Amino acid sequence: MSDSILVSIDSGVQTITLNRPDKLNSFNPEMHTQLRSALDRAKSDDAIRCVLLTGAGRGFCAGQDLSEREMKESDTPRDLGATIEKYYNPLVKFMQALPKPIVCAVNGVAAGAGANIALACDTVVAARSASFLQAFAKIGLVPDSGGTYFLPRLVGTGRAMALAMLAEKLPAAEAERMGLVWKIYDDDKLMPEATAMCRHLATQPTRALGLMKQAIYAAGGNSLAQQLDLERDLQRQAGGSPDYREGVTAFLEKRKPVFTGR
Ligand code: LHQ
Repeated sequence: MSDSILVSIDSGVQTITLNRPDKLNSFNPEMHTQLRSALDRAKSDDAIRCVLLTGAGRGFCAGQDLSEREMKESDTPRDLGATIEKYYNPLVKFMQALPKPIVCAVNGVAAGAGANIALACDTVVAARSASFLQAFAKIGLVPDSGGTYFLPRLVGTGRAMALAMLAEKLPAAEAERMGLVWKIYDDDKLMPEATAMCRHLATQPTRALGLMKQAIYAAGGNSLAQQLDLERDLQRQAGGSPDYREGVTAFLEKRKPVFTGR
């Protein structure tokens, strides 16, 4: 098996690099399987307190590998829903449910499912030369991997529709202005800055960060009353954690807290 992804773990940060640069890191089944197993490890390994996702070479990810999808007119159409059911939907659900922060460092073009997997991460930073492309309309498809969910929530219905229908490349600076991206950096600063951010996150109260994900992602489907109840329940959990005790103790002792993530 080739290394379709590269994984390293340092200072509490698991860095996952999509590694099919000749194909702009587009997804084939092997890359899906390897990515999922890295994320499984991120979930189960207490030493990992933040995930950093990026791409090798000049692109972040160009979505599904289309060279595996060539069709003759006589071919029976393949069931794209089956691929989505098997790989993309479980991936996006798993990322959102992972009780640890996932930062995406978009190093180059993020197209099709690649753009939406970036948006499925908790925080997105990007290189100044990066871009986002809802490429689906160009090949007669609809945005998947959560695109039709994330885009309207992040940028509003009108912009989401234009991004999907026009399928124009959105430069990173525009994506930042619209709120798809937290920050952009000069290309050579992207990985040092993203790594520093992740190392910082890996020192934070991981359990509380996981609960924050749960609350913020639930907000879109909840009424205010439901959300207030959820906040109460999650605060009850956070309030029982060793990191809460440490945070308050450190505050009262006028020192920096040392969080263990528990
Ligand atoms: C690629 C790809 C690619 C293979 C670049 N595949 N080789 C889910 C379920 C099931 C099926 C269908 O889809 C989905 C979800 C999806 O993701 S659908 C959307 C799939 N993605 C796209 O439509 C994007 C296709 N790529 C592009 O439009 C361009 O490559 C972009 C705009 C991303 C980059 O353009 P350039 O910077 O001009 O690069 P390039 O086009 O020259 O690509 C570089 C190489 O990467 C090239 O290979 P070559 O051997 O000629 O150097 C491309 O063929 C290859 N590549 N994307 N998705």
